[in-house]
Amino acid sequence: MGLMLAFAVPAVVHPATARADNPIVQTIYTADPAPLVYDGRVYLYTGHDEDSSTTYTMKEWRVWSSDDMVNWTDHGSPLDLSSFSWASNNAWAGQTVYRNGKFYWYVPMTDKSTGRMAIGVAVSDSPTGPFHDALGHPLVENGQIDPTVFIDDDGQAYLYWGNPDLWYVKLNADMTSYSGSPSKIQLTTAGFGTRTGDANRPTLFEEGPWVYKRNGLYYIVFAAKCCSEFIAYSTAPGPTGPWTYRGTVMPTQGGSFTNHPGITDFKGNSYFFYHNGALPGGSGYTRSVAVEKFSYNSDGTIPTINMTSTGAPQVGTLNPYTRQEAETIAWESGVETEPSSEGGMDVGFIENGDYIKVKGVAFGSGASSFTARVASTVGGGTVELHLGSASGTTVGRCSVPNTGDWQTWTSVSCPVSGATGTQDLYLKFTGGSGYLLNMNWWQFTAASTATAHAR
Ligand code: FUB
Repeated sequence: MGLMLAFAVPAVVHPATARADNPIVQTIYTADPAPLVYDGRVYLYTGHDEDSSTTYTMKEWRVWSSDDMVNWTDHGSPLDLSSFSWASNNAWAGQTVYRNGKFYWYVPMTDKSTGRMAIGVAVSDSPTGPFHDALGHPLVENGQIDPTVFIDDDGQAYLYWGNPDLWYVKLNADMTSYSGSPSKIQLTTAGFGTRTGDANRPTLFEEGPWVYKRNGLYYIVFAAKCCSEFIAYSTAPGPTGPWTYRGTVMPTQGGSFTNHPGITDFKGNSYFFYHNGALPGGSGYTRSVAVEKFSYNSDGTIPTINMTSTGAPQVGTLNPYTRQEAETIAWESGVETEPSSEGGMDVGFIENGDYIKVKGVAFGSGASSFTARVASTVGGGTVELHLGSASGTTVGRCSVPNTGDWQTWTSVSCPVSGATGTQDLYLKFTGGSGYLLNMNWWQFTAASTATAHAR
């Protein structure tokens, strides 16, 4: 579902200078964001709402990453329902944590032997997978959902999950087994706020817990009330309470009746991830993940955060003189991604007028040429390089030949002139009708200093 420009009408009018970069993924519908910072990058684990879903049609989980919070690389789906022999459907909200060289992804899905929701755990040596079922059976199964894992400073890990209750259990150091029995956290109105109108659920806690610790204070951020949900939070002096309700993080808004929190610090800033229905065709079942930067108040409380279509500011710039994946995207129109025969993902299903925006590209004193790794069965498509907008200054044009197959790759190069400073780069695809080309990666070559001076 590449975003079709014809439908890209924002619900809110923004200043002409503001460019929409939220939701951060436009190629597919995504939900239930869970960030993990590892080795200088933020990895984002999400669910995937299938196109035209009218209930929770979710079969796989997806991974994205960024080192600047605006250009996001698509790592595809290294985990899906078929990874768990015991699961049938409902690939719902999970979280990945890192421990001792391994990545553990906790996910809820339906246990086909009981028909109830259960929590599984998958493991990988890499944040982008491949992940495999660590156990061959559920880690816990009590019909409840939305696992979050927190590792305290003393090394004790806790798994929390639940809807309608809030459960926790102490995980062992292997992260795939636990000690003792799952316990319920008492849902009191002092701890989780007061819900009116539902005698069975007197507190605001609904689902989607996200637990972490900051400056010695424990936080649980969660989807509150139903439906529509808002995001609320509570704090405690310890990992299991006693909790004190602290109020709203994100009010109800955004066109999806669910929301889901994920919080992380990255490069000195704090970020709040959530989902909404902001893309064309968006709804409570066709959701999209988005991000906002925020600052804690001096007393550690979280300010009210509202959804925006501009998203978080870029942290740093993107280097065009190293290989960049075509599927590293700030915003796009019309394209989709797919697994590439050369590994990773490529961008495909490209038609005349589609484009990819890459934000904050640091050309410095100038580029002299552009190389793209492309494939096509038709030939004749052109990759146009524009600055500032899809119709901005053209600094290069590369023609794409027929390579014989959509996954038979060749590198094409073309001269570049006028690309200097830090710019938003638009890779715009033009040509005839139908699919034109696929792109796996691209890279600019810097003009030599001598050449730059000679000009
Ligand atoms: O995405 C499916 C479910 O919707 C999640 O598990 C809940 O948190 C809600 O977002």
